[in-house]
Amino acid sequence: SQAPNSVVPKSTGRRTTLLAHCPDNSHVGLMAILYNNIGKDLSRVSMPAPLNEPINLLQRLCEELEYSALLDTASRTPDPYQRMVYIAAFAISGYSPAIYRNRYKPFNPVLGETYECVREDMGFRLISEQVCHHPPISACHAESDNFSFWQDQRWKNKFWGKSLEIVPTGMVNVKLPSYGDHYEWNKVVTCIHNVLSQQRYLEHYGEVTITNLNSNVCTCKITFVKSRYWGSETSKNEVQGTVLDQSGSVIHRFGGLWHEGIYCDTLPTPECIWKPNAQPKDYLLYYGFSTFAIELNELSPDLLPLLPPTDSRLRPDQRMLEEGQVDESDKKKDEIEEMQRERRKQMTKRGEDHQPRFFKKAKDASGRDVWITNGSYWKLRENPGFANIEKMALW
Ligand code: PIF
Repeated sequence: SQAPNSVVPKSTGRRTTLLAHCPDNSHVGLMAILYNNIGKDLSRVSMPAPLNEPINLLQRLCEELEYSALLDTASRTPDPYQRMVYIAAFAISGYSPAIYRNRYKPFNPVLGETYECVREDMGFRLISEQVCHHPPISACHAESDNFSFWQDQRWKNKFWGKSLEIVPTGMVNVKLPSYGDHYEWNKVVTCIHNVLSQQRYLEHYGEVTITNLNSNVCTCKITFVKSRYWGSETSKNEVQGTVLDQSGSVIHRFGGLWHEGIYCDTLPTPECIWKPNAQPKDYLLYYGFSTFAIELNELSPDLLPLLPPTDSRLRPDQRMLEEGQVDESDKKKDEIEEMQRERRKQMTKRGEDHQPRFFKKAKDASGRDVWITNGSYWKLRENPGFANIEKMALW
């Protein structure tokens, strides 16, 4: 017998669970780590493996495409204001996994680490690469018949004693070839509340502005509302947004909760424009991952010969953690970090700078430095194939 709300997922032939449960990390002395490093940039502090989930920041960028169907819908929506509503829903949907992800942090990829994700069923393929180590910068690029999606994200941490703010910089970009649109928007702050206790939870707050660089017909403003100290439970995780025309008049209004769904009652038929997929069975035992997240680090036999050795799926400490070998993972993480330090030392000696393989530095329309794809990944994968390329061993 099934619970009334349970959804039997369509079979994709992908794995539906992980091999091992997530470890109990309540003994990890995060307090000592944070207090010993007060005033220090936390991205320069090595964290123990059991604090991690077996997904890294490159894969997290891909996770933002879990609801890429919203971009497909936008690409088929002739009305530009309505189209913007779907783009906004997509921008919000990427924040939803945070509701279940309060106990672990993603792996920090090593410099030059890459990740690819081919989703024929969803119609896109993505690549990402760690292009800078300090500060950590991850770049990605995805393409499909209906859209392209790219961003480069760097993070800053601000530790306030009880909470830790993750402040991202870098813009998200989406192009819809069917209408010649190029949308661009910023990200909001994610705050880890009660960072030192098991009552840890995540909150997003701030304003997102979406503009279309190829048309000034409309813009969109989204507010992730900061919960007040005396706020009731129900005021948590609220988002509100408006689509404005050139004169600043509101054409559409939408809102809801970023973990539950977004409604728009100004559309021709008022509708729920997005709600998250049902979580898989026993998700709390598996890092709070969604089905899509479980699939991110899957290494299928047919994929193995096609991947470059820099792909995150081949990173041993992350795989060990996923398989429940926590102590081994922790030891391996140290070794991998040490190898990276050694490579860095050698490069400095030679007076060289690291050059990312698949992304190049460019200026965006506003003159900001950005990392964009150099277009070589899928070509090299096909010919001569990564097995035939001389490459850099990362671990
Ligand atoms: C190591 O990364 P960690 C450090 O960067 C270390 O300095 C470096 O040595 P080096 C190692 O090579 C690295 O492996 C530290 C830091 C990394 C992020 C962004 O993996 C976090 O050990 C985004 O981690 C978090 O972590 C989003 O930065 C959460 O990965 C929603 O700052 C942090 C994490 C903050 C702790 C949060 C804990 C909450 C559970 O000698 O080369 O410098």
